[in-house]
Amino acid sequence: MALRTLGKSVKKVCVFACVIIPCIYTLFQKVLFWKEDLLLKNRLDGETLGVQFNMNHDNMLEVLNQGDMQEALNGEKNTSNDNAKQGSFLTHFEKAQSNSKVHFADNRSGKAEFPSKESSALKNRLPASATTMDLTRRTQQVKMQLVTPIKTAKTTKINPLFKGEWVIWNEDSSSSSLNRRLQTVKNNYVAMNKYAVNFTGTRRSRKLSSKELLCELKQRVEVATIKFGDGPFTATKWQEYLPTKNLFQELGHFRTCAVVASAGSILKSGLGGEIDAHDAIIRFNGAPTIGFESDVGSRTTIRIVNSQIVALQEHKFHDNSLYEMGVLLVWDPAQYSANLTEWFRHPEYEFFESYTKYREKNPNQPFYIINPKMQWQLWNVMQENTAEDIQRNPPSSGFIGILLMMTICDQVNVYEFLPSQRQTDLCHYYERFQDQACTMGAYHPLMFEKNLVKRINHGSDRDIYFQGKATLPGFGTFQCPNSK
Ligand code: NCC
Repeated sequence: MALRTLGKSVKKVCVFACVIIPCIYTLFQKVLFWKEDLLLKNRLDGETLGVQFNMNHDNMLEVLNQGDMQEALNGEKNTSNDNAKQGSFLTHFEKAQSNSKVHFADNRSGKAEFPSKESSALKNRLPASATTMDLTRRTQQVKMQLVTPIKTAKTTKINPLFKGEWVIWNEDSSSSSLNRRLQTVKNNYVAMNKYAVNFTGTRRSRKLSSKELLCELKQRVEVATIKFGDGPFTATKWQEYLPTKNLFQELGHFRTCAVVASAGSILKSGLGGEIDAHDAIIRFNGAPTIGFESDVGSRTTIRIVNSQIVALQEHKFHDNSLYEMGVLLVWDPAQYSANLTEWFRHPEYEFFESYTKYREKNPNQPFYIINPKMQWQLWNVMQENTAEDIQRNPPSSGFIGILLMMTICDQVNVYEFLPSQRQTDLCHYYERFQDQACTMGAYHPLMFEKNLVKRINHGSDRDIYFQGKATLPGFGTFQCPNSK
């Protein structure tokens, strides 16, 4: 009898152990990873979309691979310890650096791999033979990349009445607040030194005031354009092609100007009317207005394009009427110490021929080539005023445009360069591609550009938070010590 009871009990325990426990475990797994599965699915879908995105990021992929893609995915190595090498500057920034994190209203980092023609997505996709464990592990990695909240120690409370925290761009943001993938890319670009940057400047031993920083920019960065007779531009054909008026005669001077960054977070901003009310408006690359007027406005006074736009067929530079509005400027990166002749022989993108063809077709549209020394002047100021090594790559079109507008306007309102409460990983307002890199920087030292803009902002935190608006003074509106 006792034996039979014992047998029944053992049977019950066995049933419980073999059936009930696995069922509970499976249910638990399902609930736990349901959300992450969705994220993974979205990510892969997003990557497929990303394949369509025209990127020079074959390049970036290479950069990511250089530092070992696996490392970035596995997150095994903390790549952010390069701050430790920064010498005395760090002591002033130490606290800010260690605390500095960027926190946004919505910090999910969307679909996150660099697309390329062969698609990084494929590389990161699990093989068909992947086991549930693989999937779980990958899901956890994705979760780490996508949903790890970045908290900030240094926040700016904008409205004390608001119950939550309204947080805006931290001007001391460092690469330690980037996800591992972007840290790896950034560190690899530093190591790669594609443009042979031979930085001989010294890092500031203290954090400059807003006014001091403004004076650095005003006195050391010259937005110059190529003129007939400069360096190799002496052949008579260049007399025809290069605009006869200098840029500043052509543009004149403006009271208020708007810089419209192409970030996805400008969607649903309703800023179109406010942007259009400025005397001059600058846009970048292929950023359209048609269909987006209520958010980005409809007027374009100036458009800065990078040399890919002019050189690569896929951008349809000669056929898209978008480029026919306003004054055009193109920039192309030179090697850090190259002179104009060396650059002319080896531009990053062979855009000169396309430039001359465009000029023949549109002789009445002013179209300037930016002297590439400007980008490295700007880069030097940025590096000197940043506690860590920044990407040894030129600044973004957006930052170049900001400098141009500060040169010709009394007041410059910059929209959605510093992310607003609408911050999203949507790269552009006119495309569906998502990648945090577009806002935080991968190839361009975008994070450090944003730090600088935040530091010279004269507008309110409220404007940044609600409108993504920074207000910068034109260079003509203030005097600097030692100015001639
Ligand atoms: O993306 P892009 O810039 O055309 O954007 C113009 C400027 O807006 C700011 N921006 C953009 C997106 C975002 N989420 N946040 C932002 O702050 C930046 O200041 C940016 O410069 C460029 O700088 O030229 C860039 O160009 C693109 C691309 O070449 C063109 O759009 C043409 O397709 C670069 N992307 C790639 O090469 C894939 C981008 O890295 C920089």
